Amino acid sequence: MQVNKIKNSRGEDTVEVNYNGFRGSAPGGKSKGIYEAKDFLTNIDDEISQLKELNVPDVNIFDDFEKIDNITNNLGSTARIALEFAMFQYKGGYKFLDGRKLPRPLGNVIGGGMHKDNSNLEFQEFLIIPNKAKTLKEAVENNLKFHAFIHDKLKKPDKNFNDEKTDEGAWSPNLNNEDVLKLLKKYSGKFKFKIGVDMAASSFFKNNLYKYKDKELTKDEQIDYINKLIKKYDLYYVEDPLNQDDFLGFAYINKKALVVGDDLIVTNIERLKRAMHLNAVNALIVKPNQCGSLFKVKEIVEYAKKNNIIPIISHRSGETMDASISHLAVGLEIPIIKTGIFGKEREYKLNELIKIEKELSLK
Ligand code: 2PG
Ligand code: MG
Repeated sequence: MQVNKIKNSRGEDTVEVNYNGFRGSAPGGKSKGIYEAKDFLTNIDDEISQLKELNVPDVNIFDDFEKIDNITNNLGSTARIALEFAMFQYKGGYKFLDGRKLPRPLGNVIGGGMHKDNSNLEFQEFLIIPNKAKTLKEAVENNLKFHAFIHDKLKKPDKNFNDEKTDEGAWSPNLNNEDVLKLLKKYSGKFKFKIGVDMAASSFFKNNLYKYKDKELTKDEQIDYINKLIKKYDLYYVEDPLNQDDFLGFAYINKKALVVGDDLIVTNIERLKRAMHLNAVNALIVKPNQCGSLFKVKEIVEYAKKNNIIPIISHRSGETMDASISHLAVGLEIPIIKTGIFGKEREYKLNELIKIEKELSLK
C-alpha cells in the first residue's frame, strides 16, 4: 500500500492512501469539538510508517468494524479515514451501498470565526440551501451564482472589502452578523434559497459568556438572541448555537429551524442519544474524521434517520481532493451535504455529485 504525506487546502499536512490503485485522503478541522476523536495518536510520520506496514484484510468497512479496528487501533482518525476512504473508493463508492438518492447542497457564502484571522464576524458560516431547484446540478449552480452575485453586493456596505475569503472559500467582509443576515434575507426570494448559520458558538464562549464584539451574553440571553434571529431572519438551519457541552440549552432553541449539533455530538452515537433524550437537536452534522470510522458513520446515520433526526454529511475547513463524502451522501441517502461552494476541493465534491446524478438518470 502506498501512503503519502500531502497538504490540505489550508496547507496543513495530512495523509493520502493508495489502496489497490484507489486514493483516499483525510481532511482536517480548525474549529474542532473537544470531544472529537484525535487526529493523530502519535504523529503524522509515525502513523504513515505504521500504515505502510499494515496488512489490510479485504473486509467490508461498513460491517466489519472489529477487523478494521484491530489493525488500526494505534492510529488517529486522519490515518484511519484516509485508509477507509481509499478502501471505499476501491469497493466502488456509492455503488457499494444500497442508497441512490442525491442530497441537497448546503453552501457556505459568507463567514468568519475561526475560519478567518481577525474576522469581525463571530458566526463562522452563513449558509444557503436552494429550496426550489429541481436537480442537484441546478442547486449547485444556484449556489455558485449567488456566491458571485453577493460578492459584488458586499462592496457597498463594506467599502474596504478586498475579496477576502475564509478557509472554506466564503467571502469574509468587515460587517457584523446581523448585517450579513439582512443581506441574505434580502436576496433569498430572488435566488430561491433558505438561510442557515453555523454559529460554532464554542469558539466565542469564554468564562461562561458568549463574547461578541459589542456585547457579552449569558447562556439564557444567548438562547433568547438565537431564537430572535431564527424568527427575524426566518432561519432554516442553526448549527452549534450554544457551547459544545450545553445539551440542556439546545433544548430551548426553537425547533421550527433545523437545530444542528456538530461540536455537540461529534458524530458520536452516545452523544446523539443524550441529545435526543433531551430534545436538544433535530439534526446532526456527520463528519467521518470526527469518529474515524465508516462503520460508525453508517451506524449513526441509520440511527438518526430511524429516529427522525436529519443527518447532514459535512466537509472540514481543511479539505483534500477526495469525494468520499459525496458518495456517502448518495449511498446512505443522507438528505443534505454541507461542502462549501467555492474552491477546487469543494467543487470537486459537488462535481462528483453532478456526475452521479447523471449516471443515475441514465439508468
Ligand atoms: C464546522 C466545520 C466545517 P471545521 O464547524 O462545521 O464547516 O469547520 O472543519 O473547522 O471544524
Ligand atoms: Mg460546525
